[in-house]
Amino acid sequence: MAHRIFVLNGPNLNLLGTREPSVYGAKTLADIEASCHEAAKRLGLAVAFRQSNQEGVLVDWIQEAGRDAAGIVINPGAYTHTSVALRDAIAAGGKPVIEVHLSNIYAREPFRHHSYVSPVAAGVICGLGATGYVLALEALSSMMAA
Ligand code: CA2
Repeated sequence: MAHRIFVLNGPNLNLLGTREPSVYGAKTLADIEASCHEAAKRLGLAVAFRQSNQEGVLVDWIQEAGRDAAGIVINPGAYTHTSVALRDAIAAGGKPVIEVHLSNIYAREPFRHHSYVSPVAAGVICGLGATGYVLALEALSSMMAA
């Protein structure tokens, strides 16, 4: 059976493609979802792609992934820089997590340089736009094959 991967997106990522294309690119979240499904098909994975603006909903999904998924790709949005709750949920989940950011958070404002998620992630990809999601799925796929 195909490994099930949750691809989770945090606050305001539903606005992609409508504003700030110079920072986040022109692709919409629906475009990124389509790229993830295309990559998943090639890699033999089953992707559940979700977005929420609510921190608690993201926590619930991370817990659900701990029970029902083989791994997580997450772009926690601004909660990256604020959320102990997301970090604790990931640490408790025990499944590999790849943290993705569209922009290079280290080339931006100092408050974006710290991530609560990175220390509990298996890996971090940032600054590569939508390609980062596909690379994260490829990384999880090779981790699962190892
Ligand atoms: O680079 C990323 O992927 C971020 O996770 C995006 C977050 C930001 O808070 C992180 O520091 C880095 C923000 C997502 C907001 O996306 C928007 C898209 C279009 C218009 C406005 C916001």
